[in-house]
Amino acid sequence: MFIKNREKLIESLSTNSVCIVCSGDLKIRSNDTEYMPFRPNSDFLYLTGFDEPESILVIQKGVNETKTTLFLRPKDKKIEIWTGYRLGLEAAPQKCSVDQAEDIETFQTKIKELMVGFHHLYFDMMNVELHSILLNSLKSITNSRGNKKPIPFQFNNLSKFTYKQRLIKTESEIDLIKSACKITKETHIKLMRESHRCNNERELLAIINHTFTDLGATYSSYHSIVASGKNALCLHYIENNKTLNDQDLILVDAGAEFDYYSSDVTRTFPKGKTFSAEQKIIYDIVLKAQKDAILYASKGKTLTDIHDFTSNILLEGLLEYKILKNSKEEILEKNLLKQVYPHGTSHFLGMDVHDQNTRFENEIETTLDNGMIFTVEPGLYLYPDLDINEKFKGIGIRIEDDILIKDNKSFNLTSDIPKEILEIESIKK
Ligand SMILES: [Mn+2]
Repeated sequence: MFIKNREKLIESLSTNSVCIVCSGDLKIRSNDTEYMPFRPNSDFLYLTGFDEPESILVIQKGVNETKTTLFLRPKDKKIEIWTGYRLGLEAAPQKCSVDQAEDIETFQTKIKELMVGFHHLYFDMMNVELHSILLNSLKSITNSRGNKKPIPFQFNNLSKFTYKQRLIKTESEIDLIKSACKITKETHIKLMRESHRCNNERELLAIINHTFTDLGATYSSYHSIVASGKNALCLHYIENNKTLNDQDLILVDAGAEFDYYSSDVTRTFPKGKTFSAEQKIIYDIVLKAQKDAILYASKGKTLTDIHDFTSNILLEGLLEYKILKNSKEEILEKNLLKQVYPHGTSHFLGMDVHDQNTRFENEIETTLDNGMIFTVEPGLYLYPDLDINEKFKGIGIRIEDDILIKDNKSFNLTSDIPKEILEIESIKK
């Protein structure tokens, strides 16, 4: 899969260019202990299929040929006894389909030779460390008297090219995301089934972590959110350690990562057996907006279109049940919906949970196309300090599914995770 990805990227690079992609390093959590497990940079994985830290891929695209070099950690028996297996230089060319492998310790010296004679550089310009190594290397080549060949004078942000390519998923990538979604589905159903016997949010978090690992997930795509009652009003609540009350709703935003591909799903369900009347009303408004938005999403629409569409349905629901006290005109004029719906409806999904940073190019928004995957996740958060109908205060609900555009239409990859009130209540019987 990664070979095809790399070939496609190489096609989009200018002739006479050098492209540099880093895996990233282990990050220290405290003293000599690292954050685990290591998660390589998504572009690096996408182009190499290799997941060891301290590795760098260099692609040289000349006029007639392309040469690839992988810098990585060499085999070292003594170190491997402590920190585990390394692929090593000898096995790397075949395993990662590169022309040559070099010791990562030699990168700062060898990158100079690899850049000389080329005109364009492609790398992640936000990687400050790499940026500085490359600039210093170019400076030292310029200062050395011996060099008569050209050196790269044009810098390109690689992410712009990889994001564009990664935005459209291949069939194999879609299959990996479907596998991630399947693990997420089993997990959410288990949570709905078992929440009544849990007393603290952390017990649900334990079920999430256990089930993800048990079913073969690489990890969680992001820090799971288990927010009961009013904690759901904090959009990225990650403390996950409060006592559960029987009448609470529990908002769970948790998605498994499978083979480095993400899923991202939110369900909100009662701790006990049933939703209260007030909870039902808010839930139904959010659910209607979510289901209609999924149908509305199709080729040619933008994520902003989906957000505007969804916001409208939420607003109609809030007005119908007189949850907000202001008139429609006043809400629209003062943008009051933002008070109870402060986040966007959608983001792209792929190797990263927020997969694509270049939603706009030259101020023009990306339109949905076949092979794109994104979330649809409306919510309502009825903060107690707002001037709203008393009996709804403190309720926070979000419902989120992962959507693929296929044959110009939306296709819900997580439709089999229950979200209808009757379905959820019957699981909890
Ligand atoms: Mn999301």
